[in-house]
Amino acid sequence: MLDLVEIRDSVINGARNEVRDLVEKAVGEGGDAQKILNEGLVAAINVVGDKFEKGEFFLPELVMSAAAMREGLKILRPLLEQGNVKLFKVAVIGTVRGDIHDIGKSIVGIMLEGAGFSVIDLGVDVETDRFIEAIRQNNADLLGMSALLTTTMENMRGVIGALKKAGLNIKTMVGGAPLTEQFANEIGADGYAPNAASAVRKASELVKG
Ligand code: B12
Repeated sequence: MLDLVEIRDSVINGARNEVRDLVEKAVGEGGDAQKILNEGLVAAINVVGDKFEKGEFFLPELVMSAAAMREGLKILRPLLEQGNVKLFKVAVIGTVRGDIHDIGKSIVGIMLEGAGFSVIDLGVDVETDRFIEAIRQNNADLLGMSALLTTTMENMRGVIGALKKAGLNIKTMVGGAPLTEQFANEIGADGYAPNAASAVRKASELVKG
């Protein structure tokens, strides 16, 4: 039987080997990758976030839990990508300058690939010029930017301005915990999504036609 509680607990405890073994076992037993991701890994990292906010967890615990989550993601990634093999639109994604949070951005990337996008993930702490270069090189259809800090989300505004200046006609989508639809509108982004599932819907909508 799919034991999501055990997976959740081992992410919360930062036990990366245990997470790897449990996720491998769950997948081996035919567990649904999407369910393991949402109800196991993502549910756990949300608990970790709450504990951090309440002062029950500190940075070392956060780092260990994040590493444990990534261990599980590594196993799920190929399964999440299998959903749809038709690669048609190109999405460049990255976490903006000054910000090294990459879990949410990576999940969005994996889900976009699963939905048939060809995804170029530039990683974290991405400078404006690198976004522009990658968009040009890959003739991208969509740019997805992530920020988890109130200080770094402002950097999205700069990227969108630079795209316009460079004359690049590309759809932009933004996300990350501190963002809102209102902020996205204010900085001139074409779309905002609060989670990976709605990010896929929004992305498909933006590049349609
Ligand atoms: C894990 C974590 C870390 C890890 C990151 C590891 C990694 N590889 O990513 C580590 C320990 C490194 C870290 C560091 C720091 N962190 Co931190 N971190 C978190 C934590 C607990 C969870 C973030 C996370 O991964 N959530 C899970 C994912 C799945 O959710 P998500 O990122 O929101 O993504 C979803 C959506 O937002 C959306 N989405 C995300 N990106 C995109 C992009 C697009 C295009 C779209 C459409 C959608 C989308 O879809 C995703 C999937 O559903 C949050 C607290 C929280 N609850 O958010 C704090 C938090 C973000 N961190 C915080 C802080 C302050 C820091 C540090 C400054 C701490 C310090 N003093 O050093 C540093 C910053 C370093 C830096 N320069 O970036 C604060 C930010 C406060 C603020 N308002 O600015 C938070 C909110 C904690 C808090 N309450 O204080 N952190």
